[in-house]
Amino acid sequence: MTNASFVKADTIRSDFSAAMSAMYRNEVPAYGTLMSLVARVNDEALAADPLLKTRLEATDSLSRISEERHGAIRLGTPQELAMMRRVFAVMGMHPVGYYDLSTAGVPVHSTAFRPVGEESLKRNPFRVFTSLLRLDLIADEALRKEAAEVLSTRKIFTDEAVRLVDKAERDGGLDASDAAQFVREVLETFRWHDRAIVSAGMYRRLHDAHRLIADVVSFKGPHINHLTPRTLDIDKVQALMPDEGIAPKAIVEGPPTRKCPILLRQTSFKALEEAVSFAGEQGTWQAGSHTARFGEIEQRGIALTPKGRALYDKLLNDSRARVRPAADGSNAGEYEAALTDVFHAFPDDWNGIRKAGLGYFSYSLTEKGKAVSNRRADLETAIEDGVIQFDPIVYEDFLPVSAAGIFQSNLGDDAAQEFIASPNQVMFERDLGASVLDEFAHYAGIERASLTMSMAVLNTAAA
Ligand code: OOG
Ligand code: NI
Repeated sequence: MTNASFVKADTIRSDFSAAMSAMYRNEVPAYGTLMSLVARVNDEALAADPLLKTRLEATDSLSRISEERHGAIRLGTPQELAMMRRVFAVMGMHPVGYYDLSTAGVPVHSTAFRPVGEESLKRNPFRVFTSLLRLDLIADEALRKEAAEVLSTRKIFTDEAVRLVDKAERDGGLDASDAAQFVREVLETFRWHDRAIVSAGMYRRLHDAHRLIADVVSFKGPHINHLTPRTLDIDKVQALMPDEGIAPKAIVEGPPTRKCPILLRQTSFKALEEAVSFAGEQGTWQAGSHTARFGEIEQRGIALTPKGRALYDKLLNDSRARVRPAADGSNAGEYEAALTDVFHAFPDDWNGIRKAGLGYFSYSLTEKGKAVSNRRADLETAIEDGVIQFDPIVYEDFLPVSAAGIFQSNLGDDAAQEFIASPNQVMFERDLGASVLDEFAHYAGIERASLTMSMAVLNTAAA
């Protein structure tokens, strides 16, 4: 049952993302600096390219172009993950995709909670890359047990947040006052706590096992570790970061700069060292520091089919085999050149990408197509005759190699470690209490629906 007085899930997500942005800018001033830089570069990009401006006006809300697209958290237990799924569901965010980061030396596996329908994405695209720590990958059994014990005692959701989730599930939504309180209560889960819940000695041991374990286990909750606005010119923001006093990571992750952008490009400024205190003897606190929080930017392109993705993965591998990017940025230029060179093998015009079956497109009738009254044509002829047009479908998900690069550059340059690759989607979905949406099937469905609809209109016109 839904009630007319319930606040839309999309609205709650919008309010939540705005509240989180304000909190994070306050907690991490360098993030505020990045936001201003992104807004400025976006304004300049729009001023320099009226065509881009017109196109974005038609498809996006220009006033919100520089708002956050995603954030990330790292959870400690299956119970936390299962509850987080219910919390995000109230905001219309559902788990899409499974990412195994163990192959890249990070002991987590992840999903992205995100809005799924076109309308919801347009209203507010905010998503949260959510990782679950995999203690099963930690070799030291005693430490594993100790970490699990610490995690089992913490409570990351307020009682009110849990009560409001129960209520939303029971009643089918929240009214305005409950929704506002829900946003305030849930925000608490993402807040930074500078007082660790472990001693300095324990922190050190966790940190030595893997920096990420220390980040997850040592604190009261899963502090938001970065937020990510959208940029219209990622190369420019990357280049300008040092002028603003923020240190960019060595390279932009993902594909190279192209005429027709594919998938996702992202970069971040390096996580800051922050003062924290550790639990000492008899209620005392011991000063220390922790490095985890940063700011990121992203630029998105077309969603690729499995065939396109396989080609992308191969070309990325080939590039990295030629030049392995060093964490200190010393060979960033060489890496970029190798990437650009190797990716010449990936078609860089929309029709080429479409004809090769590499990307997903949304089909629609042109003005001419809408006026046509007697036509029975196949798709390619309809396109050639200018009655059907196609637009790239934007990739709304993440990339495991890129995510690993983002993790690593923010865990410190020594963070890479060898784990036995062990994707375990079955375990993840069991812990989540639901299965994740298959991203490829999802994009294929959008493409198919647009195609069926356009062809049906044409064929009806012909009948
Ligand atoms: C998540 C890193 C992954 C992205 O944009 O690929 C990510 C993390 O550091 O917790 O956010
Ligand atoms: Ni991110």
